[in-house]
This record gives sequence, structure tokens and C-alpha cells, in this order.
Amino acid sequence: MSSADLKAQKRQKFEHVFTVIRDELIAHHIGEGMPKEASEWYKQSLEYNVPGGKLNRGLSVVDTVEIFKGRALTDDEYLKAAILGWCVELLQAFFLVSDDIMDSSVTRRGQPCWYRNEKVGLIAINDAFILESAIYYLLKKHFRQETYYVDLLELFHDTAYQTEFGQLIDLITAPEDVVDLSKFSLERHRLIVVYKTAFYSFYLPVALAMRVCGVPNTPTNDPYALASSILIPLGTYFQIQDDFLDFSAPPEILGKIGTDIVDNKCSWCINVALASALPAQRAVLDANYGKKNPEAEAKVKEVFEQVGIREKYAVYEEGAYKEIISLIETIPEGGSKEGLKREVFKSFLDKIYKRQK
Ligand code: GPP
Ligand code: MG
Ligand code: MG
Ligand code: MG
Repeated sequence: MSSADLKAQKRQKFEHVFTVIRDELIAHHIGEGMPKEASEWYKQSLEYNVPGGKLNRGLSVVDTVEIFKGRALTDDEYLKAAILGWCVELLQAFFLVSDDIMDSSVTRRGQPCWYRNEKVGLIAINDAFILESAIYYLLKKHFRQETYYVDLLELFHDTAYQTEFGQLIDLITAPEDVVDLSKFSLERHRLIVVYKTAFYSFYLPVALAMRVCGVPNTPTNDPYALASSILIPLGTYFQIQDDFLDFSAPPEILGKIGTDIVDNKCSWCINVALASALPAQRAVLDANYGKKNPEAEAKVKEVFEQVGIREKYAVYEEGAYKEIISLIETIPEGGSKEGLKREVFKSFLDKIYKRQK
């Protein structure tokens, strides 16, 4: 079987588990005596918001468990890993439904953002809360008896907390009414992306899988800290891709319409443009960044092109790739004394390197 076929098969198998958790959540909801119309709403929210993405985060839980076990998983092991993967995808759905309201976004995964549906509106806020709480229902149902149950709870709680800290600085660095580009810097950008993206998208899936596999940590031997030291740079690279694609990718490929310029975001692109803009270009950025009209947005994009943002991104991407490979290679070929394997990180890096969406 070709590697593309194998990938498609893996995805299909994982997608099947979504129908399992969806049906469990809906059966429980009906069991609580909820009216039919509410269960139908909930089912629609799950189907609309949870499965339609790239599934990198969810699949990484399964891949990492497989790499740690070093053999094919039993049916029960697979199901458990896939359920945890879907819990990460539920967390992601909770964040995206909320983020799209906060960013006034228009489309997501090739369809209108959930809150943009006429019947939904701000009910989307409560739907987002339900998507989050569904994680804890599933964890309790499937993992309550495991010794590592509390570790899973802690990981979800801690990474959500970190993500919300990141979202806060993302939002207050981008006020809607006052555009002040002098507030931006690559240091501020780094802090935003580590907190709003890297912890939940990269550290969380791997750390969950490590807990399932019983990887221990002690103050003198902490494989979680070692994993984090590679996964956080990986997550930073991923969000810089997201920022660049927000500007450069065709919405029909990306599945979402970029809003960073109009939203006054402290994105990688504006920071890089500010660093090399001539005074006249800087004036164009000052006058047009964060303005709610397409003409202003087009002028900003023009300056991005003039400063050669595409070339700068290509250089950044090569450098980031090499840096991450060299971090991965600090792990000895046969695995580290902490019990980590290179393949865990390489498999994650391969999922995102040179991505177009
Ligand atoms: C990505 O930001 C970060 C998130 C989606 C986390 C949101 C966190 C919350 C606590 C709600 P982004 O706005 O650049 O993502 P996108 O480009 O996908 O809208
Ligand atoms: Mg957004
Ligand atoms: Mg956002
Ligand atoms: Mg973005």
C-alpha cells in the first residue's frame, strides 16, 4: 500500500471513532431527558465543529502511543488512544468556535463559522462550552479507573488555562479601536503563539500519549520537560505558518478567510514587515493596518509584498525546520535515557512541514 493510502486508511479508522463518541455523547444527553430538538442541536454542533479539520492533533495522540508501544495496538488500546485524540479535537473545536467570534471571522474549514449560521448566533458561546465539557464526560466514562486519570485531567486543565492566557494577550495586543504598531514585537509575538497555540496543539497530544503509556517523570528525569523543549518550538513554527497563510493562502485552499490585518493582530507578517519597512512603507502600514475596509487591507498586503515577505518566510521556514531537526537529533538514535524516541517528533514535524493549509 502506498504511504498516501496508508495515511487515508489511518484517518478513516480514526474518523470512525468520532461516530462512536458522538453517539455516546448524544445517548447520554437523551438519557438526561433532554428534548429531541436539543439533542438534534447538539448532534449538529458536534458534526459541524469537530471532525472537519486536518486532525493533526488527534492523530498525533494515536501515532505517539503507537511509537511508544513499538508495536501494533490492541483494539482496546487503539480505541482509548483515539478517544483521547478526539478529546483534543473537542478542545480544538471549543477554541475555534470561540476564537471565530472573538476574531469576527467569516469562514472556517470551508464553511461559515458556526456563529455565522442564522439560527446559531451567540448560542455558539454555549455550544463552545458544551464542546469543552464533553471532554470531561468522555474522560470520566473511559478513563476513570486508570491510574493516570488525574494526569489526563491535569493536562487538559493546564493546557486550556495556558491557551486562554495566550488568547488574552493576542486580543489585548490587537485592540479594535487603537492601532499602535509600536506595541508589536517579535518577543510579544512569540509569547502569544507559545501560549495560544503551542501548548494545546503540540505538547498536549504527546503528553497525553506518554501518560497513557505510563511514562514516569521525576525531578531528576523528566521526559515531559524534554518533550516540551522540542514541541514548543514546533508549535511556534506551526503558528508562524498559520500567520503567513492568513496573508498568503487562497481561502478556498485554506478553508478560512484571513482576518489578521483587519483585526490588527500582532502576527508574524506585520512584525517582519515592520523590521524592514522604509519610512514611506511604515507610513502606509500605520495608516492602513487594523482598518475595517478591504482597500486598506490591500495596501498593507502590497507593503508585505514590497518587503519580500514570501522570501523571508521561505528563509524562516528552512531555518525553523533545521533548528527543529537539530533539537530532535539531541535525542540519541535508539531513544533517550528518559525514554523518548525521535520518531514522535519527526512524525509531528512531517505532518506540518511546508503545509499549504
Ligand atoms: C489560533 O489563533 C489560536 C487559537 C485558535 C486558540 C484560541 C483560544 C481560545 C481560548 C479561544 P488564530 O486566531 O490565528 O487561529 P485561526 O487563524 O485559525 O483563526
Ligand atoms: Mg482566529
Ligand atoms: Mg484568534
Ligand atoms: Mg490565524
